[in-house]
Amino acid sequence: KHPNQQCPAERVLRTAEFIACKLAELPRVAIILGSGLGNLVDYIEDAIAIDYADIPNWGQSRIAGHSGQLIFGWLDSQPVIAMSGRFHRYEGWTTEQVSFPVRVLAAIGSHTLIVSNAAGGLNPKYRIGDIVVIRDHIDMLHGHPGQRFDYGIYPPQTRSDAPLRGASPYDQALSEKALETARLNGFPAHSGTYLATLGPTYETRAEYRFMRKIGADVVGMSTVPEVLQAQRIGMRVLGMSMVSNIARPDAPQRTDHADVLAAAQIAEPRMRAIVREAVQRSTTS
Ligand code: 6GU
Repeated sequence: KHPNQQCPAERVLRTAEFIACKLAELPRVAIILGSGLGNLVDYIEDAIAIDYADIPNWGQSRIAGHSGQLIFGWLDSQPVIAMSGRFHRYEGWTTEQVSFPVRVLAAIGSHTLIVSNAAGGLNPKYRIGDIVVIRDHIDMLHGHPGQRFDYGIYPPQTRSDAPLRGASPYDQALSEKALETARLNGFPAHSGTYLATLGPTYETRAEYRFMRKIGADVVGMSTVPEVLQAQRIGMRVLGMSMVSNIARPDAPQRTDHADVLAAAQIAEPRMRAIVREAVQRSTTS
């Protein structure tokens, strides 16, 4: 049978088995490394890498600088697994393909998901390199919120096991711990709302004004599909953005890859401190 004709759960289990067989221990925490957190893999001890290309049913990352590997190893003696390279809707992957890895990571035993991304700062208080702990999100990947035709493989969320309407998928205790870590380490971190667009283009000044008005603090092109999937299967989620550029009507500017790397230089040690704390926290409570 062609993989795409298997039932989705069957594909998840097949992939989870392939990965789990290569691991010394099953990680309780999974991390999706966005731009800005990629260097975290250098701090994972006794790391083993599995190329996306070798994993059955897995997509292959097409973006330069996204290596496309699963990294398993230890962070302060806790087993973790990290996705280096993620899938974006604007690359042409479906929502199901973008969120498939989350189902696999949950199937191998991860109960906590830490997601990171680089985003544009809409909130005028934010500076490049600041960390934003995601409190909630606005999903505009499909147009306006509610226009979610490509979540069609999931049943309508009216069942008793569906997430609460209006509930944030982001774990409050983990988020508070992240903000506390920032305070203790003396670096700026905000609690904010992430708005996801399809991309791949940035926005106009009028669009930034609109996004700010509807309550968004940062804007990016990822994260939401994975987080919704994690929420659906009951994982604890910690989401973080690093402000890679300013997205404001009064500050028209170009952003190039060098700017994003410079922001990442500032944000990476900050994100690393938060991740280490969250890993400790989610394995002790
Ligand atoms: Cl300004 N907009 C969007 N949609 N995504 C971004 C961004 C802006 N900056 C980083 N990612």
